[in-house]
Order: sequence, then C-alpha cells, then structure tokens
Amino acid sequence: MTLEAIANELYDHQTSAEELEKLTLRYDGLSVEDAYQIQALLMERYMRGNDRLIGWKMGLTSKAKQQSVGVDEAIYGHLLKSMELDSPEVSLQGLIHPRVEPELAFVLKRPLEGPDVTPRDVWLATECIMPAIEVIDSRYKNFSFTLVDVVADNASSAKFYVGPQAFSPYQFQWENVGVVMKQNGVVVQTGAGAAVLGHPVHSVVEQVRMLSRVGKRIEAGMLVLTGGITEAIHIYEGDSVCVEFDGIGELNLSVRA
Ligand code: 0L1
Ligand code: MG
Repeated sequence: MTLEAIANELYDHQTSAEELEKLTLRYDGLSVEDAYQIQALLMERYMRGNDRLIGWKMGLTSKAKQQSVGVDEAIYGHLLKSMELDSPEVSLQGLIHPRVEPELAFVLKRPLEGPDVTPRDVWLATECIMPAIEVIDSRYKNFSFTLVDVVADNASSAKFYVGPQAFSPYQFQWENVGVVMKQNGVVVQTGAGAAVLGHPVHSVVEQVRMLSRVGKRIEAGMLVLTGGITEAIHIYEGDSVCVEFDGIGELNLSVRA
C-alpha cells in the first residue's frame, strides 16, 4: 500500500463520515514522518478541488491530552477554508463523533519560518489574537488512535469557528486568560491559556519549527489554532455550547442535525 493510497482511503472516510479501523492495525511500519506525508497528500487532494489552505493547527498541546493518547509530543494539522464556520452553528452532517474545545487563534501579518524562531519573532509577526472554538472529529472507530493514526488523519481537524472580535497580542497575559465552557447551561470544563504548552505563543513557535522540518512556513494572513485550553467535550444535536473567555467575551456555538 502506498502513502498516496492511504491518503485516498482517509479522504474517502473524511468525506463520507464513515469510521475506519486504525491504520496502525492494518499497515506495518508506518513512521510519524510517513503520517505527516499522508496528511500532506490528503490535504493536496482537497486542494486539487477548490479548497485552500488558510492556516495551521496544533493539537495534543496539553499534558493531559498527551497522556490520554500516550504520547509526549504535540502534533499539527492543516486548516482548510472548507473547515471554517461562518457563523457559530455547526451541523452534524458529515461528522462522526465530534467534540469541541476552546482555543486561541493567532493571526499573522508577516510570514514565520525556520527552526530558530522565538516567541519574540512570533509576537512581532502577530497581527491579532482571536477566541475560537474547534470542532474535532477523529475518523477512527471509538475516537481511538495512536500518534501515527491521528497525524495521518490531519490531527482530527473537522471544523472551527473564530469569533468576530480581534484582540491586540499585548492586551492580555494570554497564559492567564481563564476559560469556562458550558454545555446547555452546565459548566463542563474550565481551564486557562497556560494549558497550551505553558503559553499559547509556544504553540506557534512549535508549529513554525515543525513546519520548517518539511520545508514549509506560515504565510502572512494565516491563522494558527494553538490548541485546546480544556479537554474536548462530545456534542449532540440541539446542544448549545457557551465558552466564556475571561475579559474577552463569550462564544456560543449551537449544534444542529
Ligand atoms: O486539536 C486537537 O488537540 C486534536 C488533536 C488530536 C487528538 C484528538 O483528536 O483528541
Ligand atoms: Mg484543537
């Protein structure tokens, strides 16, 4: 089986919303590098249609999440235009077992590249920071996977919503920004920006470094979803999810069939 054939298999399951068996149960010897190549081939398939790359996302950025998958490194995925929700409403059509998590999105005004990028470089290249909600959806049965499986599946990316208000990077100490997530009025998760690799800026640094290993960079105008500030929660038809970001306001996402 070629990496291209595996990417095509994932494409079919992503677009039909049908679960599949973990790749690592079926194909021997796949490395994490192979998985990133599969991810890139999978994304090229979307972009051969009329989709386009609008940013990147970091995943598994909290110790709790890394432990739950049994890994000790963060991962990245591609963000395509078709994944962005124009309004805070998500349809379950095309999703298998979606979950949502609160995130902070960095929006760049200048490109960022190279293995030696620092937090200072990131601040100088950041136009604004915006609150966001990511909808993740593993294509694997029971939302169960290894590092290789989840990387190949574009880090479980599905949909995301970025709130309408942009904030200056210097307006807050982002690691201290608290988040309360409510599902149908009940508090289900709480957290703070520090859950994201100690500070969300580290997530952008890591994103740039990881991309530099494969000769890529983040372009001006792109956004980076820096990682879940809390654990992700399962969502169901009719749910209303409210995420309150301390001092920044709230995002309300409704879930329809
Ligand atoms: O955005 C994320 O942190 C998702 C990374 C993949 C792991 C998962 O699906 O929970
Ligand atoms: Mg995420």
